[in-house]
Amino acid sequence: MAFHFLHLLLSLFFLIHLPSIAHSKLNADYYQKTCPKFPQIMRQVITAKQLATPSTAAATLRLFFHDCMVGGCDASILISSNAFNRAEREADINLSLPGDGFDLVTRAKTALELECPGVVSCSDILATAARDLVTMVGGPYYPIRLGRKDGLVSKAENVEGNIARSTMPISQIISIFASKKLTVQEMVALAGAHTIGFSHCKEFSKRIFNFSKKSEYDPAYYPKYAEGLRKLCENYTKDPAMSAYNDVLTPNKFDNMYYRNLQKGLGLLASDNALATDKRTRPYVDMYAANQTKFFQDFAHAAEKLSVYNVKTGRKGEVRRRCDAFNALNT
Ligand code: HEM
Ligand SMILES: *[C@@H]1O[C@H](CO)[C@@H](O)[C@H](O)[C@H]1NC(C)=O
Ligand SMILES: *[C@@H]1O[C@H](CO)[C@@H](O)[C@H](O)[C@H]1NC(C)=O
Ligand SMILES: *[C@@H]1O[C@H](CO)[C@@H](O)[C@H](O)[C@H]1NC(C)=O
Ligand SMILES: CC(=O)N[C@H]1CO[C@H](CO)[C@@H](O)[C@@H]1O
Repeated sequence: MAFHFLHLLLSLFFLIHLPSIAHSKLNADYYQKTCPKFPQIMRQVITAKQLATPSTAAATLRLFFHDCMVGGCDASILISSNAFNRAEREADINLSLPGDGFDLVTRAKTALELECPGVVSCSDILATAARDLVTMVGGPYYPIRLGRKDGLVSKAENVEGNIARSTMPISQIISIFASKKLTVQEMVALAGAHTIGFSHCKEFSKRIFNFSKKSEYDPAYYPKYAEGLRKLCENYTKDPAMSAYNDVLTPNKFDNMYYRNLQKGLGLLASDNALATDKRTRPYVDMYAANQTKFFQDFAHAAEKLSVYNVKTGRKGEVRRRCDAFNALNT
């Protein structure tokens, strides 16, 4: 009797506190009974896709980052626009979120729906895929707690101000991360994601063409690197797909070369370079450049923290049947 009373009290306590502790309801074994093959199916789909298309890792990691920064990790980024709604991903067309990330999630969702229909959320798929891929290309492993529900809102106008642009001053980038409870150190660690992937020429064209009266390119660049970028991007206005590796030395490997590059004028974006010059961020750049173990530890912690940012549980969300549409529009 006393036990039941205590139990009831505890349940009430948790019910009342649900919104603030939503992410504590997540756990690593969430699908153990309902979809025991979840980890294997994910690994299988991801390995096949990454082998066939090596740009998938960076594409998916960036997609996950953009999903979480706008309203939390709730797969809102995956929703397609329709006549009634201009979805979040439309705003990011300018930032050219790459198709391989979307494609990977669709493949995983299709495979999982065959095995355990209506069980695994798109937001759990995206968070898990980003982690698996980081590990697969040489980065650290970190636990992903599961049980996110997919969000019910996705609007293009919610993006502005939540995603940092490479031309923003560091103060503004710091405050965007701070608004998600991410510290300066966590920001610098997460930015180490630029150890893989590409940026389109237009993202750094101002640094390489007509930079100033005195110099054609930003003198912060290592000169040979700037010359190489000018050549690579010479036709970028005609061919907007032209892009450069974010990490010129080890472009496909998740390592701490990004930070070592920054110290040598090999940072591609203005924001990359600023991390190495601003006195608030530079100490962390130097630390991660010197110690990859420390970078991996801090990246893992920050990515795990990001992965539970503002997650929806219970009736705040749903398990979508298709990742690109809300269930209500899909019945
Ligand atoms: C600190 C502020 C950040 C800024 C200003 C920034 C900006 C950018 C820009 C402009 C691009 C190139 C996009 C394109 O041309 O297609 C890019 C690529 C990328 N970003 Fe960031 N980013 C930031 C932080 C992050 C973080 C925290 C992550 C992940 C944890 C991340 C992951 C990536 C990845 C993986 C790519 C390569 C995408 C690909 O190859 O498909 N970025 N970023
Ligand atoms: C730089 O700017 C000048 C004057 O605006 C222009 O004539 C020139 O073509 C520009 N050069 C490049 C490489 O864009
Ligand atoms: C730019 O276009 C010119 C003329 O079509 C071509 O010769 C050159 O190879 C192109 N450069 C790059 C980097 O694609
Ligand atoms: C690198 O970081 C790890 C983890 O924090 C630490 O244990 C180790 O002592 C550091 N190595 C050096 C050379 O500072
Ligand atoms: C949010 C944003 O920058 N939107 C721009 C995307 O690109 C189109 C076309 O270049 C612009 O008209 C938008 O303002």
